[in-house]
Amino acid sequence: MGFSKLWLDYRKLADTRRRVIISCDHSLKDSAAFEELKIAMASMVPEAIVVWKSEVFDDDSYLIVMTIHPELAEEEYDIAASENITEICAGSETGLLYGVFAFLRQTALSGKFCSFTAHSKPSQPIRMLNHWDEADGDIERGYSGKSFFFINEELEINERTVMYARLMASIGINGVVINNVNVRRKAKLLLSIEFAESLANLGELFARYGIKLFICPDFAAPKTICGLDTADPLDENVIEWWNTTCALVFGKIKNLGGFLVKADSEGEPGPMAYGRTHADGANMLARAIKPYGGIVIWRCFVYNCTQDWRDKKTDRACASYENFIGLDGQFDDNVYLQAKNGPVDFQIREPVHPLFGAMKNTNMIIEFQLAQEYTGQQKHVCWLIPMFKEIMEHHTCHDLPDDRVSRIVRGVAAVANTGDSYCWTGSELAAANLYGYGRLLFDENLTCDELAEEWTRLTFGDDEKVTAAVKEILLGSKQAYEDYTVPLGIGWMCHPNDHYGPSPWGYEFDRWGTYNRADRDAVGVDRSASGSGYSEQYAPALAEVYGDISKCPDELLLFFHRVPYTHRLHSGKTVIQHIYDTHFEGYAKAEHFAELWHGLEGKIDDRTFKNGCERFAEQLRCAKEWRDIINCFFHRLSGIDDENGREIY
Ligand code: GCW
Repeated sequence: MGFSKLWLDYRKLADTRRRVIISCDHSLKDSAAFEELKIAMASMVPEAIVVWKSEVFDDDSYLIVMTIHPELAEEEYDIAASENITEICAGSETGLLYGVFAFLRQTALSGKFCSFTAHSKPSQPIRMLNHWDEADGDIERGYSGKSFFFINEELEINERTVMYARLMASIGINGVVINNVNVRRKAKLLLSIEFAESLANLGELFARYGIKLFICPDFAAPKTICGLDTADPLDENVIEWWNTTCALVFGKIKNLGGFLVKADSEGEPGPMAYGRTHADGANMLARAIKPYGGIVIWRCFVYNCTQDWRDKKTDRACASYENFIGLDGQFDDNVYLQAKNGPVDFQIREPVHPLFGAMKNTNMIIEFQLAQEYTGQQKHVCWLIPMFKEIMEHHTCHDLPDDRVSRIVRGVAAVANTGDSYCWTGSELAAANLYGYGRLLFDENLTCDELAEEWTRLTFGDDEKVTAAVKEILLGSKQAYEDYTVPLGIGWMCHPNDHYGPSPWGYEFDRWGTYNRADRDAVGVDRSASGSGYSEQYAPALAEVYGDISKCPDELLLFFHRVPYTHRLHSGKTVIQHIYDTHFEGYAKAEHFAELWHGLEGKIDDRTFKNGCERFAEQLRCAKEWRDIINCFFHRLSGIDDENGREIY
């Protein structure tokens, strides 16, 4: 299957110059930065020839000067551009590549070579994508087709992989995990000799684009690969096996950044089976890869997934914190703990994970999910960037010089939303999530409006009507989705397993710890000090807000409290009226977005237009189900009518 160029589809500029001169040290002639300039100039100024250095510089030339300045940090760059000359300086080849992409972006947005200056270095040091690709080509929670990394159980490197690396570098991604955290079947052999060569090659390609390659190893590999009878991280043979294996693997795969591990979670192996702690497990691996500069990223998504719904004392929200807080300070310095953005699981609304700020002596990474598992599966438009931004800017209220999540974490990861579909993300509009994610990590000061504008114009060109419509859709989409789906932070009213579409009690009598406890009198989970105590996991100032019904923000009320339907929100509405209103409004917003899209016929290419039409049709069908089923569910339970007399079935 072919693939689009997404936001790197360089369009012709309003420029008639005949020569573009790239001036740089000889050693940079083979760099990705140089190559990208050549690719871009061939499309942007097609009449011009592109040459390396030149004595001739006249009115008919545009000059691009690239230099490496050791006093700049590796990923830092400076640009001084005018209508005739651009100078890009950076601390390394990767920094230059970032500078080149920034120059090209600005030029593409202006439609011509123009004057501007820029100085930038990434807000976040670690900017990762986690692919949940299986060796057999399936993608767990993938909504964009099959894997383009793994084809027929082999690792492929082809034109798409190169395009992928360019796209990721253009938004500043510097780490990519290529396989699923659930390590299954053939992926268990990733550390074996079978994959060494292809991993080395992929690593080399990634290195050219400033991206470190990561894999999820099988924690039980000493058993599965080597045939030992244990994977106990304190067992001498196990340690020895990891040390030897990592020496071989890192020796061969030069650009291997390290491992991402999901341990003792949802059936994955881990140290706890041997009576060891997460720190024992993580440190054992970290020591094996330390000599090669590797890091271990260890996930905090650990909870009991065989709960009894009758048991009201156990609260899944509490689990992650309970599992890790006692281990603060025990992890080696090349271990990073990766916690999801919220305590449960990528719902449309959750409070921020309580480990951020609480783990004072541990490297933390926050994990988002671009794959829209619970947010419409790339059939619904749901631009998640406003949510990511809000979470990154959230004040944890811990006693720290800067208590915001963005300053506490050492890096950010997101579950990727890509696959082998033509437009990479199944839905053309879902690519805006990928774009916005990378750009936001690189420059946290960008506003949602700027990010939406950039992506829209780089993707669709400069038609004002298109820009206005697409921006309006993106900027309003997340709130619309929240409105017509799950109210007030309660979460989980979706179909079990596939997580798509409404099923208010789909998860109610199950083992996953995901309950709404709705009955005829009340709805919500009491997680205050007198309930499960979850609110107490926050710093005192926040614990007080979340734990108190009168202070808890509306949008999280049912996450933290169990209240009657007549409870009045800060907004002045009762809970039940809020549910009805938001569901009618959310659906109306979705209808409006679909209309805006239909108005773009003939203004964007047919393939994209059709892709959007199909997806909006499904979004509307499904949003209507959400609206009617959720409203009906609460109407039947509460027996309270809508104040406005709208139809509730
Ligand atoms: O959200 C859940 C998903 C699982 C996933 C798990 C995780 C990779 O439903 O499919 O497994 O989270 O994050 O580990």
